[in-house]
Amino acid sequence: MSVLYADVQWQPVLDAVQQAKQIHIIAHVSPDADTIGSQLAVYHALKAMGKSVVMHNRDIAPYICRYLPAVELITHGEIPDGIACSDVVIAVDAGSLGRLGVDPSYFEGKTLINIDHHASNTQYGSINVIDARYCATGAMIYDLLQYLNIPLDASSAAAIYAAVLTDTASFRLASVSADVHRMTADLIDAGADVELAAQSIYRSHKPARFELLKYALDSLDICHDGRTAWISIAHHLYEKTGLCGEDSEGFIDYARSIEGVDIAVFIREEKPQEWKVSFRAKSPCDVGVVAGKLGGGGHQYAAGCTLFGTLDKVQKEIKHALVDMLSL
Ligand SMILES: [Mn+2]
Repeated sequence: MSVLYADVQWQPVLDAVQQAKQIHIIAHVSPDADTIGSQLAVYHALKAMGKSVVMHNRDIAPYICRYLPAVELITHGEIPDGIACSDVVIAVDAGSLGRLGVDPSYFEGKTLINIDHHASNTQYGSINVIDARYCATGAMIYDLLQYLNIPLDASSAAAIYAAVLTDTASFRLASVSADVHRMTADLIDAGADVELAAQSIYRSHKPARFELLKYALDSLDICHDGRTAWISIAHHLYEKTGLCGEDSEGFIDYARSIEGVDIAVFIREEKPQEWKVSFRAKSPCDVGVVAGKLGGGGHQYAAGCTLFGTLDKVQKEIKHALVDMLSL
């Protein structure tokens, strides 16, 4: 095993962890497999160090993560007193404080460690380890484990594998280097079950997801001389199918997979008049910049924001923000 990046400053994290009485590890709202996988891998590592550790998020973990060891120990909702008494909080994969879905006063008097790979990260922690070279926050935890001298066990390997597999769109993004594959080989050697991961993440969808997908594909609109592809789902369609946002995870890939499309946009109405917008880009477009203009954030190839109003108004706002990027 070797680290992906040897120049990352992990020592402040180690110092804070060693002094901690109880550590609360927290994932971002609407959690994905990178944030949950990172949370679990940190949990297993700190447990191995003999630390007192708890995991609590605002939202429930997605169903694709249900197979990961210790996922059942993650609680969600209002933060109970037994967790609020933690003196150190570790946030994983959250680009801003708001992404944690917790009142900022919660962090007063606590050491907040912010570990993330989003270039747009706002450095909200008392300790910040932010590095956009990593393909996933889970890959950062792979390096952290080595810094802490904690051997990879099957549980942490499975968690990191889920994080990397999903955040690289199944090893299809430009962020996937030969070193990422070498790391993945280590994860498999340590016991990450590739077949179980594929079964849980890609082959466990509810039939209703495909009802929703029909509506999504029906909305497909190709604009800007074929350079942008748009998919939208209104709130009432989630209600009609009995599904929620996580059930439409991956729909944007249909828009991205179209020949000639540089930017894919997926707009879903989470609550009436509240739209979660996701972007995917091909080089040289940078949707992190576009999302930033709209009050969101992300990476060059994947980013998002939240907009309010009618679908028509939201689409116009996005088109306005996209103009400069499409002149590239
Ligand atoms: Mn991530």
